[in-house]
Amino acid sequence: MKPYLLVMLLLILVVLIVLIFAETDQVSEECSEDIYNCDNFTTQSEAQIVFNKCPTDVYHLDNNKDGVACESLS
Ligand SMILES: [Ca+2]
Repeated sequence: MKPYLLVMLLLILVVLIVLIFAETDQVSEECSEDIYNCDNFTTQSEAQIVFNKCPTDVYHLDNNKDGVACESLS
């Protein structure tokens, strides 16, 4: 194997690792901060989509814990 090929492969590997970590960071950040309230949505289904992404309900969209986010919007 030629040396420059090895360098190219290493670069590709590094880029892939960075991309994987960036993706993971984004997901964990999304569900770790209380950045939404029911006021941020115009329909219940919009709120439900966001709630479904973070079922731990970090945004407190489902205060009565019935699995339905922001009943007040429906
Ligand atoms: Ca609810």
